[in-house]
Amino acid sequence: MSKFADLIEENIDELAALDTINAGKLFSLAKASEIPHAATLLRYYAGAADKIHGEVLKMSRELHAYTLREPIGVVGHIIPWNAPTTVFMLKVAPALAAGCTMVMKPAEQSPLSALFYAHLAEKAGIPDGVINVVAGFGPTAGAAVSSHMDIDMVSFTGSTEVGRIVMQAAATSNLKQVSLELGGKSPFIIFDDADLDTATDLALTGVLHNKGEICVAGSRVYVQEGIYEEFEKKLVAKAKAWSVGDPFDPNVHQGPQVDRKQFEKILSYIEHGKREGATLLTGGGRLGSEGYYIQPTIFTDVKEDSVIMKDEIFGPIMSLMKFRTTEEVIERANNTRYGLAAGVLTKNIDLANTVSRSIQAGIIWINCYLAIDNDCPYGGYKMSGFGRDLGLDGLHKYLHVKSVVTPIYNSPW
Ligand code: TXE
Repeated sequence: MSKFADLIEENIDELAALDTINAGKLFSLAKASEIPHAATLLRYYAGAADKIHGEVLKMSRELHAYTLREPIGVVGHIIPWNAPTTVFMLKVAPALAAGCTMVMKPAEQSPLSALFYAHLAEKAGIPDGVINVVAGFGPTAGAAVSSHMDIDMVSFTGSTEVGRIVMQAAATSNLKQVSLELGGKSPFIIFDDADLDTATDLALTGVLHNKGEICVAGSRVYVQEGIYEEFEKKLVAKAKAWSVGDPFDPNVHQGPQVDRKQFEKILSYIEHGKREGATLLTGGGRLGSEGYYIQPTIFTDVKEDSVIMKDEIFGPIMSLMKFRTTEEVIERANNTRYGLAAGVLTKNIDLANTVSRSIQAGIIWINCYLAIDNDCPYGGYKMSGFGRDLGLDGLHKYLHVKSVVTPIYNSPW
């Protein structure tokens, strides 16, 4: 695994270019962060590989018992296109450390880096048959993985809709274990005492990072009334200065959406917002007439039950709302079928603790956003799925717990 990580570092430029070509990712960001991060993921889980152990149990009778952790077997990974490298590695590295073999089905939009990773794995000495990358479409290749009788677990990241199909296929085939990381509609709550410059920067990157194609996008921003007017002014000015264009240009903040389908889906949500009476503060359409570029778009006066507040858009679109009290904002933040992430900005520790314990989401960022780390489990509540990637939880899901029990001496049990 360490050798595999070294080879990734030797091929950063090529890997970053593949993700940029496939997914419209910023080359500079892929090169500086996502590809090197894949190498750190391998090293993190390589370090954990020889620390997998069970426990000796204190039994209530004259029995000696302990648990073993054993690899779950063959894992099927089905992954999306928005983070082809990161999601590939946050599935593959822990499954390898757990001692599993795997079939990886990358998204049809972005298979290139996955194929290159398979080549690097082979060069690193990972035996044939351990990491099998099978490129293909969802209803054929993906469905073959989720319904296969010889696959023991499916670890899926993608839409809630397809997550449901994958779970059904698992249930009707061999009852394989399922782990689902699905969509989100994450709230970002900013209290009156937050620093305006930091708050506007975090809110903006929280939704525009990777052109909004991130499952933890902070797409519902709630700002307390005392700072709302000033916040809105600053935020809109920053959004207007956000540059959209060629993802290979190091000065660009945002590249094109992944494909025509996603581009059209986002534009149709923008039209929904306009039709439903939300006020458009900036953006509101495509940029230029070529390529799948979309203007950073901010709506306000968005009704809580409107489509753009309910659905995951997966694009550079923010709903910006004013709130008055803590109780009110907690209720509004939880008023979603999703529960992936949330952000809270305040210097008041009591408030931060109250909000973070009250929000139904798998990860809460206090005074930061998108602070994703190898050590930190990542996954959803509610319809954002279940099971965790990253951290030791992301390793343990690829392991069975086996209990071994034996009488002590010849004691009656
Ligand atoms: O995802 P799909 P799509 C959300 C986001 C986006 C929407 C649609 O809102 O706009 O989903 O994106 C495979 N059996 N997210 O349609 O279809 C598919 O080949 C087995 C959020 O591109 O869920 C791909 O490898 N597999 C999300 C993977 O599922 C099937 C990231 C994801 O594709 C399948 C992506 C089937 N029947 C989209 N059909 C996140 N949580 O980050 C498709 N697939």
